[in-house]
Amino acid sequence: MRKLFFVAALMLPMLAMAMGTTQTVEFKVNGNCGGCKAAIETAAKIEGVAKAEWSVETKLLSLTYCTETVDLNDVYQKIADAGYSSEKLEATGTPGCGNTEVQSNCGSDTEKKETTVRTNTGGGC
Ligand SMILES: [Cu+2]
Repeated sequence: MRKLFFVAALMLPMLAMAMGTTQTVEFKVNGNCGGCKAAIETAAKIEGVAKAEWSVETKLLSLTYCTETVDLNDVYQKIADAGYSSEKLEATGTPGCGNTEVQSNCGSDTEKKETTVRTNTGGGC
């Protein structure tokens, strides 16, 4: 009986870790138009991301994802691949919206902003 309790006590935290939680983070991505919005959101929606919403006004991407299946670095990479700089990675190539005019500021303009982690919609995933 005591041994069973010990095993159960050991398993519980492991189970909680394996389940993961739904988390929402907000970070800066340098876009500037409606085309940027579509390209950024599409790039950010990798498997395990429930919601990706970028604002033209604030330049912030709000990302709701599962901590178990999503590595945030993969999201930063996808965004950079799509041609947008974020607080973590510089853009590679031209912006996904197709607007390459320097004055448009699409994709470039790296103003850094701390990631704000807002917990949670609650529950596992
Ligand atoms: Cu654009």
